Amino acid sequence: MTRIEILQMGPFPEWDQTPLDAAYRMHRYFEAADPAALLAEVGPRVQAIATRGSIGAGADVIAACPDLRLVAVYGVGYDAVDLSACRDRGIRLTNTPDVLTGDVADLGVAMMLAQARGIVAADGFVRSGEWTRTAAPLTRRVHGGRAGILGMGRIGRAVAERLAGFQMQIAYSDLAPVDLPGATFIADPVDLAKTVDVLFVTLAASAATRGIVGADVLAALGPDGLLVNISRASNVDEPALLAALESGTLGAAALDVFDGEPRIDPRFLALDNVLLQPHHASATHQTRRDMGQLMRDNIDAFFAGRPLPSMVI
Ligand code: 8YV
Repeated sequence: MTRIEILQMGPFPEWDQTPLDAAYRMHRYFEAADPAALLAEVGPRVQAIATRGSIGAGADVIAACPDLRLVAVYGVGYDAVDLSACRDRGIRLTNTPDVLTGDVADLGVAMMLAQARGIVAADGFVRSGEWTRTAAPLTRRVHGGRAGILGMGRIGRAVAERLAGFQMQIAYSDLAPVDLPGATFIADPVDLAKTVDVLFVTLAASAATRGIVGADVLAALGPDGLLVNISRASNVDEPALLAALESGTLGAAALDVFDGEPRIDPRFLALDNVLLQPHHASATHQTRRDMGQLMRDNIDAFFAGRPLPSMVI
């Protein structure tokens, strides 16, 4: 029997790869010595693309697959997929929402706590023996503070729920107010940043949100402010962020995402007011299994003619 051919843009854990290989003919674009040659050879036979949120599927890849019918993303964010090409050609797109919400929110809150309380530096303080010579530096109180959430979707809500446990006052910005008792809606991101101590970026990235956290938002957050980004790097103007961290016009940042990741701007490495994380907010064993299962369920459902469990378009 001829197996359906799928172009695979990035690596998947063995527990997903094995069943994918058994059911479909997978072409590993990311491992190809000459990706363009692979695309030219298999593109005409490819019916689906399986990809990771951070890799997506660009216009060139989609154009090279004239019979493409499905793009299945392992991740909630699909900003790296060329949506207009999918729309124009009636290509279905699926992602993996919900299953990762809790983990992403957990890491965001952990990053806030780690940065405000100096947890990473304090570990080094103990290990280096510095503690035997001097007292540990004082850090910043978190509970009872003011938190802003830019993007009140699933992940923003999960962050808000967690922050309520820290008795934080919550304000948020989105396209319109949502039903979230006790939280204040502030439409303008600059006005939001002016009123908070910590600003979480939890926006789904798109062309419209590119650089939404710009120099003005960072200046409004100010020298005592903390920016936590668990969404996409494109939501933040990274050159403006680096300049603000270097000059101290922004107090601190905790970042899980970067322009050009995993090769991040080396200027970050010289800063001691930034906490750096390797885009791993959803990376727990449990959630990655759930994400892989959901991505495979979408692919299987599509080719069996069943409704898609988590369809974007
Ligand atoms: C993953 C993500 O790191 O869900 C997303 O949008 O960015 C993350 O969960 C990514 O999809 C895996 O490559």
